Amino acid sequence: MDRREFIKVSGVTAAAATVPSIFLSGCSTQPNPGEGEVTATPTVCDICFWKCAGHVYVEDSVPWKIIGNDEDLHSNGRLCTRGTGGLGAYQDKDRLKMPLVRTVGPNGQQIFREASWDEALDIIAKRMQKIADEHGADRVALLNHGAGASHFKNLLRGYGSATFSAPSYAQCRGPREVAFQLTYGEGVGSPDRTDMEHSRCIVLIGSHIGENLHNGQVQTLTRALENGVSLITVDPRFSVAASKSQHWLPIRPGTDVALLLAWMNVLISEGLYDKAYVEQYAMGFEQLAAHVRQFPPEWAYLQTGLEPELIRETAREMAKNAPATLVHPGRHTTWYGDDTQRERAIAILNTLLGSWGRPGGFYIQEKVKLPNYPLPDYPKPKSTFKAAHGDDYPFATQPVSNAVIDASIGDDAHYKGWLVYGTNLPMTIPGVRPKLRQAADSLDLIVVIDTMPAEVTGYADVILPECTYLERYDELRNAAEREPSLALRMPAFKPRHDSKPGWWIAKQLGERLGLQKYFPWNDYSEVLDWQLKQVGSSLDEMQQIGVKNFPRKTPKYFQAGEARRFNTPSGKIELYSQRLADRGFDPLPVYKRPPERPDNYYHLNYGRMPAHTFSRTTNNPLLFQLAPENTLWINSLVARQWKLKTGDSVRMQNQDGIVSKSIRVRVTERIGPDSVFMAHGFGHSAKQLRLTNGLGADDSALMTNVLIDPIMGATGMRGNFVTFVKNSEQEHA
Ligand code: MGD
Ligand code: SF4
Repeated sequence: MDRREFIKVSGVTAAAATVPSIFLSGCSTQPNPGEGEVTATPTVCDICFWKCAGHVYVEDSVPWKIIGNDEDLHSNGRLCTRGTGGLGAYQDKDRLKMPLVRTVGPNGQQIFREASWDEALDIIAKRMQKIADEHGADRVALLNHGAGASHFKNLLRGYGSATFSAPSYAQCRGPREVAFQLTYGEGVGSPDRTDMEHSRCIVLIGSHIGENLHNGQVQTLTRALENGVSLITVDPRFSVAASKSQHWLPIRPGTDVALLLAWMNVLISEGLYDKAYVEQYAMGFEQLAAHVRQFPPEWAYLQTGLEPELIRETAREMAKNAPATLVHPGRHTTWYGDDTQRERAIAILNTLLGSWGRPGGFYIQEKVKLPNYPLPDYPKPKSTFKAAHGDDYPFATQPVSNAVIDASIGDDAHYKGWLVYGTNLPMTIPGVRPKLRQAADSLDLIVVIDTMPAEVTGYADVILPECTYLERYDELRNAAEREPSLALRMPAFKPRHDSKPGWWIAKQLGERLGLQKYFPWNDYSEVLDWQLKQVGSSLDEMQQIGVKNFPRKTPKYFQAGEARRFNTPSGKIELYSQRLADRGFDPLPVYKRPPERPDNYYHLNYGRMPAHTFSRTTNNPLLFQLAPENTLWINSLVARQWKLKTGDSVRMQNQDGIVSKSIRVRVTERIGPDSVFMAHGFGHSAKQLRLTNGLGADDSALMTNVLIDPIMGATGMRGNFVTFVKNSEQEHA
């Protein structure tokens, strides 16, 4: 087979198509809650990456509910809407059921056929061995998202590769992490080290906490609101957070750096910044002061549309409450291609307020010192991910997914094989679809390990069905956070169909590749038990309690007057970055005008909705009931101009002529007349996702103008504009 055609999993051979699905829940045998025998099994939620701990309740072998673990300080015993809907992932009728292998069908077309695990794993191992022999093991990359990827990282490390690329970097948090590392010598981390519970003033810049449901964070924001925090929300849209705010700043899209510079100008020119903190901990203040002198609120007004007096008033409000003022760094930070610089501006503003390391600002994280299971040393890979980047993106600390994909195209491409674990690339990386097809033509091997027949499976040679997080062990949750803790994910159910846990799949491949020494156990539970015993616990204990909290060994905040050395070249907080200057970048954040909006076009604004996480949950039968499709928010002026009303179906066309799927209109004053807004994750084209297919539109399909951050390679997604397609044109599309 020379060229790899994109195949929808619905193109499996007849035998697979007729396999009946087993749908366990909601069946009539379920007793009334409380009447049967109930078991509670610890879990760590995998519906998003906040990793809340809970218990799965099963009554007389029938799945009942998932609720939070009261001992979990990370979630305070409460799961969000999506977490409680986790059973839907297990119950989904459309799950992948058995390994599938690409083959040529009777009419010469490419199709998937069912295969046994042995056959599928043999094919993969054979091709991986061939790649290692002919090109080197470093030429296989892992594209991954989620805790279960750790098993495949172990496999690839043993094999000789270290390219592990997650979209949570170049499509999400990367610019923030790099900016904070450049400024403070360390990143924000996940969960974000924001101490909102103790804040007296919180500034949200394009961060829609509440719609973006990171459970623990929503809870601390709620507590802060109960305590009377002064909330300032900067967003072109009247978000839920904006509705709870003292100040809503409906900024012109893409002009946030201008506002941040003007706020710094006010703090410095009015002498409102934390002089003692800056003097003790920071370097580069003189350069910063000279730089921001040029950017008074009157200048920012012309860029942002925000009244100078409002800019001054909010800057004074921040200063009044400092250091318990948090300028939140956001999470999905890949906007306009100058994202590292915008995040640097946020980091610097927090220094002026003295909030880094202070109560109500950013706390110091701590995690449990959990030893790794003893394994032999891994071989040194012949190349690192830098081979994919060349001289680009000098400050990237991880492989940038889009660069890895670029480096997989063509006969002389660096990468020859991919393992894709838990990431739906076509809907995740903007503008990637044509490149995925080219990469699929070039690569010698594509393996997709997924629970669902998501769009990405169409590019695979072999599809491996992983069981869901409710049916498997994974590594312990040991995130650096407010209080150190460990949490256990373990199987609440046997894997359905012929799905298998990731650890088992990785071990089987390891054994076929002669790498069994990296998997010297029979069952992953042995690894967990060994690790837990090193810190005074055991698997037995964790199976009872699910979460174990440990006392902190270090202070949560800087101590008054404490001398500190930061992990930067100067040992100080670097307001002025010599490292950026040395590589030809602006050492202090500079405002760049966002792309101009063409007439009759609108900024394509997008974000989250509380019932869903990206594209992974829209087919979940429980969450589907809550939110079956996304809607397109448009302002009433725009609605009038285009003769649209709530409930109408429209298609959008972007600046490059790409036409979207139909989406229903929601007319609202909560978005300005220059933008439209939609939730990400809908508009699936995979027919085998039978609930969600055909409902709503996909924002990523419209993101053909990708603004790459030259500092670290993130894909800015907000430089896209859409207009509406009239009926006749819609038919044509
Ligand atoms: P999903 O689209 O949810 O998220 O990007 P992704 O991580 O790719 O795809 C997750 C895939 O994992 C699905 O195919 C799902 O079936 C599979 N999966 C779910 N559970 C399991 C499991 O237990 N095991 C395995 N093996 N697979 C599983 C997220 C990324 O997207 C991020 S972090 C952000 S912040 C960006 N957001 C964003 C956006 O808002 N708009 C647009 N247009 N693009 C975006 N891309 C980024
Ligand atoms: Fe699960 Fe919600 Fe926690 Fe995410 S925030 S891990 S979806 S409970």
